[in-house]
Amino acid sequence: MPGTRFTDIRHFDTIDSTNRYLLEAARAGAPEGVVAVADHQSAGRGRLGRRWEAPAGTNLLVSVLLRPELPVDQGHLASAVVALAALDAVDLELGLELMVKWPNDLLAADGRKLAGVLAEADWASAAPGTPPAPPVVVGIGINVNWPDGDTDLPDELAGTTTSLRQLAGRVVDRERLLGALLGALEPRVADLGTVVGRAAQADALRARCATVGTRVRVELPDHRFEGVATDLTPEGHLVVESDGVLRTVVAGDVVHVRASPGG
Ligand code: BT5
Repeated sequence: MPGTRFTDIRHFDTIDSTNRYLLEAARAGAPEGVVAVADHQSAGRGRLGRRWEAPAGTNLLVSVLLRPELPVDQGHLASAVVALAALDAVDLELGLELMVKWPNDLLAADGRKLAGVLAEADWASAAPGTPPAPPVVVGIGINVNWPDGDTDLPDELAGTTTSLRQLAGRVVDRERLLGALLGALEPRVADLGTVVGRAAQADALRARCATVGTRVRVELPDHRFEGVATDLTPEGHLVVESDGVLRTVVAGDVVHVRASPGG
């Protein structure tokens, strides 16, 4: 993408995972800004060992390598800027307003999941000791032309998943969307290098986070609880008020109890 740091764009017909590929490239010394994009992933990854599904040639499956000058406790901003750039791109190309569901999903207005973000840090090449944060590969899968209706979907995704094609009522050009995403990503990544810029990106995330203000069920490995999400901390953690107590959720799955059918 001219005028950005994303000029080395590596296209694959089929690959196991664009995140896996770029993590390996990062370990071999690849510079910031390398992009991997695939028509098909044979082992697309979600969080916590889950799978990311997309039939060949339908959706945008892309990862970027970032080497941000970030304090280690603000590492989440690397994935936030990719999510926000995807919102920008969808708004620019299609005039559709999406929201972010904490920690890493993009939702349509009806609460269905349209995209997921997976950030994986290359801790092996992190500087020993203290900050800055290590290099990070941020991957995003955006449902562009698949599904084209619930009949397209496996049972476990039916009713909770949508695509740009469904929302826009037409086939959407994946290359144009990628160009728009990388264009929008450039100034947001530049912001990661300054205190003021990081605050601006954290504010932008809070403003587009559908989870804040919503009643949620928080699912942790050993227990679950319900409450109202009241804020995001500067570290990107979710603050939930439950029975009059404020609890900070660092990692976990969150279900939007009323606001979204997708949860
Ligand atoms: C995510 O994980 O949402 C992160 C997905 C990141 C995928 C990109 S594609 C490019 C790059 N390379 C990779 O290998 N990965 C990244 P998580 O929150 O764990 O959600 C995964 C869950 O979402 C699955 O267990 C399914 O229930 C559901 N799911 C799978 N495919 C989906 C799809 N296409 N649309 C909506 N939901 C899906």
